[in-house]
Amino acid sequence: MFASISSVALALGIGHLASGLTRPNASPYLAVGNTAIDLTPEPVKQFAIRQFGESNKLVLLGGMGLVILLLAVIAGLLSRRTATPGLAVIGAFGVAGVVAASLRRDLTVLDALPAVAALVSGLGAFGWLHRLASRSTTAHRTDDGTATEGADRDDAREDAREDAREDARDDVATAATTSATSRRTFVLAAAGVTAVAGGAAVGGRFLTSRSGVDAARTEIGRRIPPNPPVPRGADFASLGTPSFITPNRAFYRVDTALSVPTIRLDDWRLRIHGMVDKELILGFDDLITRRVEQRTVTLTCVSNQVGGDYVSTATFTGVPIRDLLDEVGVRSGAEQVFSTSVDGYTAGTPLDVLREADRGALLAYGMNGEALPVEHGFPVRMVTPGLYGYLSATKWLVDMELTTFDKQTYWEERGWAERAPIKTQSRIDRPQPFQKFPAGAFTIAGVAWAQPTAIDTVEVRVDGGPWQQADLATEVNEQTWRMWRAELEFTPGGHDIECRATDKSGYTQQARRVPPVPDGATGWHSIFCTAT
Ligand SMILES: Nc1nc2c(c(=O)[nH]1)N[C@H]1C(S)=C(S)[C@@H](COP(=O)(O)O)O[C@H]1N2
Ligand SMILES: [Mo]
Repeated sequence: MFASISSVALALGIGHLASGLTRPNASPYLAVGNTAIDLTPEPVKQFAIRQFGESNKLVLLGGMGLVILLLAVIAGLLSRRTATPGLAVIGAFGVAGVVAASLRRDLTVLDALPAVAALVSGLGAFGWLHRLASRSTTAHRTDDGTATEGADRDDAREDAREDAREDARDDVATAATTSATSRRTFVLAAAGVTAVAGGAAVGGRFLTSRSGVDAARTEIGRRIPPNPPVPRGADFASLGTPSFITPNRAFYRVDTALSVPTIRLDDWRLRIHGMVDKELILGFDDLITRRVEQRTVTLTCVSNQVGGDYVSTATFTGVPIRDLLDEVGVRSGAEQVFSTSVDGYTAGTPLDVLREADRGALLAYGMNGEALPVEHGFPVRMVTPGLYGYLSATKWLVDMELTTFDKQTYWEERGWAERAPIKTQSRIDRPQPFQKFPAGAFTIAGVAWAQPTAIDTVEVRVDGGPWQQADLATEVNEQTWRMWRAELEFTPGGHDIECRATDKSGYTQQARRVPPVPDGATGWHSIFCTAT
């Protein structure tokens, strides 16, 4: 039992340490906890929040601790004879950790590494300790065996009675020593494993808090105003469209870096230079003393396929980029802001867009009422409404150089366009492809976007029939998506549903499918479903 408990402790400790080296959210313990939260039905969650208030997370983590301890005890009890059942329990638990870590929406597959490290170290330690433990019990049995053997020998060889007695005594003594030694070895080993577990956990904590990002985010979070209320009727979430505001942890993510950069707030500097009158270097405190704006923006990825979900909406808080450009003084001939992330990623945002009076491009440090999450660019990122993210939304921003378009960016070097305004798009969210639903009246629903122009109408049609206008949700602003719904009649059988949007410039989406490269996909989203 000592073997299984200390092995499980080691697994958790190593997992925590490994996540301290990569990123805190990847700690298997937290990943399992977060997944548990996600899987909890909403009413239960509400109950837990009512019951335990702010400490409901602590209650969850504590409860998990008890469950894990219980599992460790069970693993120990099952493994009296062979290590296999214990290994199976620990293995299953570890695999759950790995799966939880890799399934989290805000984690990449690489973030499962801490859980894998935990699994491997847990299994290894248990196998090893179990072997030591069984060696000490085998030694016990040898005690008795040798004593009997000694007695046999007594009977068999009278002459050598004295010698045999000596032998037997020696054997018993040796066996006793072996037993004591191997038990001591086991206890020392198990204690060692537990100590390493503790050390690893403390080390992981140290690494996490050394970066101080959690504390810094909490501190900054206090300065971020809450989101303005979403107007009534801005989404049809009850019909299966996304909620108007995307919660931060559900917000889509596109990263070229394998692990998320962690920047210490005190180390963060932003340099604005190049074709400017006066170069500027800002620390975080310098930045936030400037005029701040709050903007609700739908971000979209150029690599989004027709019907894809690389599109999300958040309210960002930050300093208008236009203000900073005025401050540094843009020299004539400058065409783009060439931005660089701490991870080396680069993007080029056209200056004419950034300088537009109502565009609302921000150096954002707040997202949906909290500090910018690490995954979304902590401490500061760019957000430019109306342009695809790859050339306008650099995360972990550290450098802005005013240049001409000659300077090539990360994605331009890989064949993507230099300029890429967002293309008018629409998507069907309900029904889902191949969904079956009862024939008769059925409401289909979805989302459309056309930043910065805004959506004017959305039309739908079934089986190539006449286009019918959908009802639109309340418009929040031109830089955000707009949900739509339409109640249609479906005869029994298979049906093709298509949708198309028209934006306020009068442009209507065309049928022809265009792939994402080089400047964004277009075409009508169409799905097949069955009315029964
Ligand atoms: N440093 C950095 N910034 C980046 C990216 C990246 O890979 N690295 N991806 C860009 C792309 S392609 C998009 S669509 C948006 C996505 O922002 P999100 O991950 O916060 O949704 O960030 C942009 N900024
Ligand atoms: Mo993107």
